[in-house]
Amino acid sequence: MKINDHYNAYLASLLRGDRAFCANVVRQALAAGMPIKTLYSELFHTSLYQVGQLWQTNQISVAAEHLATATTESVMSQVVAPTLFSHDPIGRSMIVACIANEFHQIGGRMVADISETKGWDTYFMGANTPMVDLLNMIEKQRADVLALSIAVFFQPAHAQECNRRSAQVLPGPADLAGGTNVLLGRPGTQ
Ligand code: B12
Repeated sequence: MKINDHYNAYLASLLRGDRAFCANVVRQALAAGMPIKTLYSELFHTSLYQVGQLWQTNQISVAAEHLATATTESVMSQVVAPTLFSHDPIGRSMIVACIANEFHQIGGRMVADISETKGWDTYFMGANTPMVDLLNMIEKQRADVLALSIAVFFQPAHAQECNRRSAQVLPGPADLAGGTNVLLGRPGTQ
């Protein structure tokens, strides 16, 4: 199955909030053996960036953007999530989080899901995690990696501070950062 053949119909359904149609496209892709990484990058990532573009240029409303986002999250939970947890563990763990005031959580969730299929134990914390609580969680879980997802322009300084402080509690120098706005700088860790 090629995503290109279904992309336009999927995007139109996403903007209408047609969860049944979107779920069906994703179900078919998984049944055809498409890796989750391909599904996420070629379908979910591409369509959400296009939604962002349409929203930024006033071609769709905020409501339509919210509907498309919620529809994507719903399909991830209903169709993709049940396939994530049957992989051989590699004995490594990762916390994936969005720092305080970062509400874009889908990119981080994708990182957690894909890592889970590679055998990582992942702790996905979702949006808007206060720094103190995140640092407590890092200390409690003794995770091998902290992955921060940063989408908005006002976040890098705060993320950098979180990165610096997490280095004091993480066992090894293993922070990752990604997202639309990545400017973090522990050398060699991106
Ligand atoms: C949906 C959405 C929202 C939703 C998010 C809801 C949710 N449940 O997540 C809501 C309505 C909350 C929202 C709010 C805002 N948003 Co918004 N939003 C989007 C939109 C349309 C899609 C985001 C998304 O899910 N993208 C898809 C994911 C898969 O992409 P991604 O996050 O980049 O992740 C990928 C990679 O970056 C990477 N990755 C991500 N994290 C990590 C981490 C690691 C460690 C690694 C290795 C890789 C990695 O892997 C992912 C898979 O490929 C984007 C458009 C866009 N271009 O993304 C705008 C966008 C991000 N938003 C934007 C803006 C401006 C805002 C607001 C400021 C708007 C406002 N005036 O209120 C607020 C800010 C809220 C806040 N404080 O966070 C701008 C950001 C511009 C900027 N760079 O600063 C964008 C780019 C839209 C635009 N074109 O202007 N938004």
